[in-house]
Amino acid sequence: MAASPSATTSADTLAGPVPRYDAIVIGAGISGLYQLHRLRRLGLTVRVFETGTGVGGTWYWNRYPGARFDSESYSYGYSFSKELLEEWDWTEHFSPQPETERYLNHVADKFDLRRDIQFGARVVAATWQEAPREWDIELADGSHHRARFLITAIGPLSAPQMPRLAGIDSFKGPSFHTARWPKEPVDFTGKRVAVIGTGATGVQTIQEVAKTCGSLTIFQRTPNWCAPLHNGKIDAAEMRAIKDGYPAMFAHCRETFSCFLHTTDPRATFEVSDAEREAFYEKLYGERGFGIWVGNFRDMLTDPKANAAISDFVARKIRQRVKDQTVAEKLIPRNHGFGTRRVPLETKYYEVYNQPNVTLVDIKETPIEAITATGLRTSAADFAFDMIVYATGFDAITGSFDRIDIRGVDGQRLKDTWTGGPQTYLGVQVEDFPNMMMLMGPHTALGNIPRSIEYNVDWVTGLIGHMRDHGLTRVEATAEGVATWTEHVRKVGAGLLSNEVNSWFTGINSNIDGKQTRVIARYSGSAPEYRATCDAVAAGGYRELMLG
Ligand code: NA7
Repeated sequence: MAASPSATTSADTLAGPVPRYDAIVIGAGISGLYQLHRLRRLGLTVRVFETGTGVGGTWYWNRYPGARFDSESYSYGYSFSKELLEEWDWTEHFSPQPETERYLNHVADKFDLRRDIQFGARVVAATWQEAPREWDIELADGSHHRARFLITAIGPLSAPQMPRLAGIDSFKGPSFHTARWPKEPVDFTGKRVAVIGTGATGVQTIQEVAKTCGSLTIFQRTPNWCAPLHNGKIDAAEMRAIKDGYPAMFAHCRETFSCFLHTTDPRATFEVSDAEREAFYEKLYGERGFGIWVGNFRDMLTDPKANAAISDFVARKIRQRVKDQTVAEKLIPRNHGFGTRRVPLETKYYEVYNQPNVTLVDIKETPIEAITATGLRTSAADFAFDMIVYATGFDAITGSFDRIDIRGVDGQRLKDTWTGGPQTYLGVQVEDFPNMMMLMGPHTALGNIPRSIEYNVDWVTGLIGHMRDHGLTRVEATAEGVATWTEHVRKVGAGLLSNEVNSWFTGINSNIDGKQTRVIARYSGSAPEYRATCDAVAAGGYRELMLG
């Protein structure tokens, strides 16, 4: 299956032959790096195109102040290499972005990955060519590259989205979207800073900026339910113990619902006494990480009354932590229950609102009318700022696909295929898009993402290896396979409260036309079930796919 760089076809240009590879991977984040490694081991020629100038994907772009894991560092690293596990020391339970970026650079160096990665290379189009059975990839610089397989490693949260606001380009000071943060340090000392957006990113940014800024004004449209992160340093002895426990820890992550360390409690909320329930909530609130979200009572995200009970608990915590009760009430979500959107984890986030130099503006009450040269204007007042931070999130899950002109059989556009919501087979393939495999595409299990990525990559590698071993050059999902999987994803997600709420989980983005209707964008069943389904397909020789 090795490429034949010297062969010329009608695709070649006057400028010379179009480079050919067995596989092209878009993105050098956690999934792209591992996919490159696996395919190279299979003997394939691989080219990775990466828009950034370095590896890391999410952890390359999101260098905003306070950016860090909300999953335990040691559960978030790659598990495929014992040597890598042994040599890498995490310094905090929840690694800050610079450390994670260093880790991914270390991985790229260790496995000599850079020589197959082209940096500063933005893919603008991908077009299926039926006769040669290959994908033609066009970069922003106009160059073309071809490969039998196209693997998208473009991430579910990688297309930053600015808000739709009048005058957005008129502000004279520095302004940044959190996912396009500059590499040079940004000094907030004494500055009047605005932050727009209070999702997981906004919460991390706010608690960091508040430490040094002159004043901070937070523009909140929807409050989110936040819970304490309880980060801490990892000393040498603890790291040794973590390393010794890796096999058991990864085995455990394989068994949990969404690959986190935390396990759903088998009890239902009202099976226990009021006192027991309160004590359990208190315990979870005092523990590290996502336990309060994914290790809570089993009915918390399906039974509205159970959900109301935990929401009430967290609301009481907010009232205790925020001194001004008018502000506290504004910080308590009213339109969704605890855990039905992504729970931002925080370190003294609520206490930020007790600082005299911090102001919360509820923009549902007083909407932003325009960004101005000197700040912004709401329906109630004009604000002057030195800096504006947009923590307004992403065109999630399908956005990174929409931003590439992907065309399959007969020029069919992926964006059109997915009007009304994504349709996939196992979240990996799409009908009419042969030889295109998606890593962390729509309809896959997200959860603790690197755990899902490793499985996803291994499965795709298995499929490509199978094709190579059997002399097959084309693979496509069937219409029936796509319909069945898409319906399965819908059914599994039915009854889950988070699928009844507007958020990026449900494909909603107020800043993008056509993304105002909820769709089932992600697989919300358990990761073990997802893997069992995919494993069965592989064990059966991929009969559910059209192979030729
Ligand atoms: P999120 O979770 O999508 O949050 C974006 C925030 O920005 C949220 O508070 C939005 O309010 C707010 N937003 C978006 N557009 C506007 C406009 N036009 N005006 C005012 N406020 C706006 O993105 P994050 O980056 O925080 O997190 C995404 C994921 O990345 C996160 O879940 C982690 O898994 C990592 P809204 O709620 O829409 O009213």
